[in-house]
Order: sequence, then C-alpha cells, then structure tokens
Amino acid sequence: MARGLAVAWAVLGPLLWGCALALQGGMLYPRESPSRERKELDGLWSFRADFSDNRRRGFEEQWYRRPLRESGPTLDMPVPSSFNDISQDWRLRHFVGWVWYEREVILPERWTQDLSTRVVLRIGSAHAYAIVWVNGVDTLEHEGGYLPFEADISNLVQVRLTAQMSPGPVSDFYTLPVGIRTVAVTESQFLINGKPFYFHGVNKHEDADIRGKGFDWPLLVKDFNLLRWLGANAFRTSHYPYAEEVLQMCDRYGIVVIDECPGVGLALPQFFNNMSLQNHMRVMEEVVRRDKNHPAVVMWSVANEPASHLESAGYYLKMVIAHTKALDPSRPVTFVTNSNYAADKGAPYVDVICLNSYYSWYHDYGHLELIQQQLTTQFESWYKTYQKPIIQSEYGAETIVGFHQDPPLMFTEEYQKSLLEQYHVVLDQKRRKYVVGELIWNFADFMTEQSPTRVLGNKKGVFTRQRQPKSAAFLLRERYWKIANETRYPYSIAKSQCLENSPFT
Ligand code: GCB
Repeated sequence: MARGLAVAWAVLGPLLWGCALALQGGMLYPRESPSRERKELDGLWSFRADFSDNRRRGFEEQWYRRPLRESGPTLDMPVPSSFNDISQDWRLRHFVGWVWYEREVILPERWTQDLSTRVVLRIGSAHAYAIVWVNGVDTLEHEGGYLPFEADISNLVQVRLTAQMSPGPVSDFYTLPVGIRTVAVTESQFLINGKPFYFHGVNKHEDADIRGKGFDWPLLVKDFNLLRWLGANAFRTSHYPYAEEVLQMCDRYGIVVIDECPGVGLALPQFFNNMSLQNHMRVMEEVVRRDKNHPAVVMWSVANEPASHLESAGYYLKMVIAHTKALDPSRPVTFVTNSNYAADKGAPYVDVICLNSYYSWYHDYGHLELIQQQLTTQFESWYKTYQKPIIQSEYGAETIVGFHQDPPLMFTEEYQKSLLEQYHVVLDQKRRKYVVGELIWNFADFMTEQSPTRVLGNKKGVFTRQRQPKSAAFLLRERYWKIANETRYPYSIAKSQCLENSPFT
C-alpha cells in the first residue's frame, strides 16, 4: 500500500497513472491507452488545517511520517473542492496557512510488481504551494495553483510493496468496513443496542443547483457538515435509495437511516395489482441486497403515502412488508402514511408507524393555533389503535428565504418557524411516551415539476437549495442539540471530526 501525503491549501484533481513508456520532459494530459492506465485519486481525503500560531506544527512534528490520524483529529475533505466552502467552521472559512491532505491508495498489483512499469503521481492543481510526500518521502514541490505537476514514484511504491508482499498466490481481495449493532422495536420504543433511540433528523432529496439529481462528493460533505451543525442524528432517504457513498458516510458518522424504496405515488386503485406487487417485491430485493451491510440502515420503508385506505392496498402492503421481513429479519419495516388512523389498511403490518401531516399548511392553512390540538389528536388516535411507536415522518411549511412578516403569514420565514414551534410543543409531550422520532420536511429546498403550489420547486427546506440556513434552521439546531445532549446518544465520531462548535456559525 502506498500512502501519499499532499500539503496544499487546496488539492485539485490528483491522479495516479502507470505507463510502460516514459515521456521525457513532456506534460501530456494522462489519457488511457493499451499501455497506460489511470487511477483517479478524487474523492474523500483526510484533512487538517494547521492552526498553530506559526502554522508550522505539521513540519515540526513531522505529520508526513505517519498516517495523519495518528497525529490528531482529521476531517473528511472532498477532492477536488475548496475547503473554505465545505465547512461550517468559520475558522476554516477564513483560514490562511498550511493545510494537510492525506490519502491512502492501494495500487494495482501489476504497477508494484512489474518493475518495468513506470508509476507517476500527478496533481492536477493545488493552491498555492504544495509539498507532496509519498510513503513519508518528500517527493514533489510546486508553487502556484492552477497548473499540473507530477513525479515518477515507481521506486517508492515498487520497493516498499515488493518488501510487503506475502508469499503464495492471492487471487482476490475485498475489504468491507463493518459495524455491529442491534435494532429492536417495542410497543413504545425504538431500540438501538438495547437503548431507546429518538430520531431527530430530516428528510432529504438528492438534489442541488446545476447538477440536479446526481452524486457529488463536495455536496455530500457539505450536507453532512450541515447535518452535524443541526445536531441531526437521522434521515429518511425520501423517496428512493440514495447513492451508496451516502450510506458509507452514514456508517462512518453514526447517522441513522430509514432506507426507502421508490414506492412513491401509489395513489390510484389500479396501481395495487399483481404485476405491480411482483415488481415492488423485486425492487425491495434489490434494495435489501445492496444496502443490508450498512449498520446505519435501521429500518426499511417500502413506500411513501400509498393510498393505504384502500382494501387492495392493505393486501398489497401486507405482501411487500412480509417479503421484506423475510429478506431481512433483522430490521423493522414500515411505510410512510398520510391516511387516517381509522381507515389505514397497511398499518397493522408495520413495526413503526410513520406519519406525514401538514397541519396549518395543506389543512386549515394559516391556522397555526389549531396545530397543537390536531397533532395531539393524531398521535393519541394512532397510538390507541395500534400501540406501536410513532415517527412524525414529515411536517413543514413552504418558505421563501427573505420573506418576512409579523404576525406570520404563509411563505415567510416567521411562519415556518411558528409552525415548527407548534409541532414541537406536542412532540415534546409525546416523545417521552411513544413518539420515537421527528423528521422535518425538508432538509433543503429542491426542484420539482412546476405547479400552482410550487414556487420554483419545493421550498419547505430549512436550508435553501444552495445550502444556506433559513431562520427555522437555527430553531431546529437549538432543539436537536438539546435533544442530543439529553438523550446522550454517541456523538463521538461527529465530535472528533469537529474542529470547534463555533458560536458564530
Ligand atoms: C408529501 C410528500 C413529499 C412532498 C411533500 C410536500 O407529503 O411525501 O414528497 O414533497 O409532501 O411538500 O408537499
């Protein structure tokens, strides 16, 4: 294994490439060919800014000699990106000085075994002065950003790896990080490792400006920094399974996931037929097969807001839930409902009742004063009927950032805050009894089809689509950290990643 350590203010687009032919003096863009292979080093790097007074502690303590994590806490930093924009730490936003990036790389065997192969480390661009160590050896320096620089590292990786090779033929290696925990549900609790767990989190979407729905490391790290800023401990993958990298991050950061399949929009009677059922079960097989090894995933959600008041939906949901339980007997199964407690035909089959309600938004809009009574009735009716733990899986209000009005009117930041506050009064009464979670709709504004109820998309985010906080985000932050401190759920990983909880963010 080769360990490359790059020092820079920002590292952009590094990659390793191996080739049989040396190109003297040139700086060609590394293109693959039958004789040339590339290994991209983009993705998550370990990162630390040197906050010491002279900014030289890293050199004095020789951080390049050992894995970076051994000399102190590190952050995950996506490459390529600008570290200033990703973090919620104001000190990083304005940081000037040395920052350290580190990435462990496993090279293909041929690169390290075949001594005629030339291995070149190329940094696409790093601002503003870069020093690169490979396996602790000072290999490369470069001044000025924007332009690529490279070095032949064949000797470094080939010598060491030859020495490390164990004898005997090895045909295949696969490494899988593991985490071990138990999940269980009682009449009124959701237990993780035998302890009551309260979901205080969000619903998300895979969505952002320009990229739309698509995986993006800088966006993902930004979102995780914001989740930590909020004090959130959970999210639902509304309304489809997210990229696998997202779940890998959840495993590492201790964020708990309700993993939802794309069973959305089952609103009409004709959808509950046998063909659709077979297809739904097959999709659940794919979801479970892909995600079962993620300890972060604690529950499967087979659908969002199906027309579960229909008889045919009852049978359909019973079958999908039973199938999912058979595929994975270790996790509870649910679907998310917006039906009435007395009419819902699927609720008898779920382990946890997940309720969406939009009091004072889609119902009795403008009447914030009705929320407490309506929400209390909602919880009490469901619990009396089913004696199962309940999660408020959606609630929220459309809010256009910068709109203000007092007394609050719909679409203003004040209205969103007031609506949340009303929900929280009741959630606080019931969370000590049988309500085991609250997930705001939504983490961030997101694009939708146009319609009379959407103003350039869905604006129920507590963050804008550009990931900036609305007033409600600060309200939620105070609440979630308070609950986190009360329930004392392990925030150890999150905290060790935190440089500081700044009062200014
Ligand atoms: C819901 C849906 C969600 C919508 C949300 C809304 O009940 O589950 O997909 O985006 O309401 O804002 O209307």
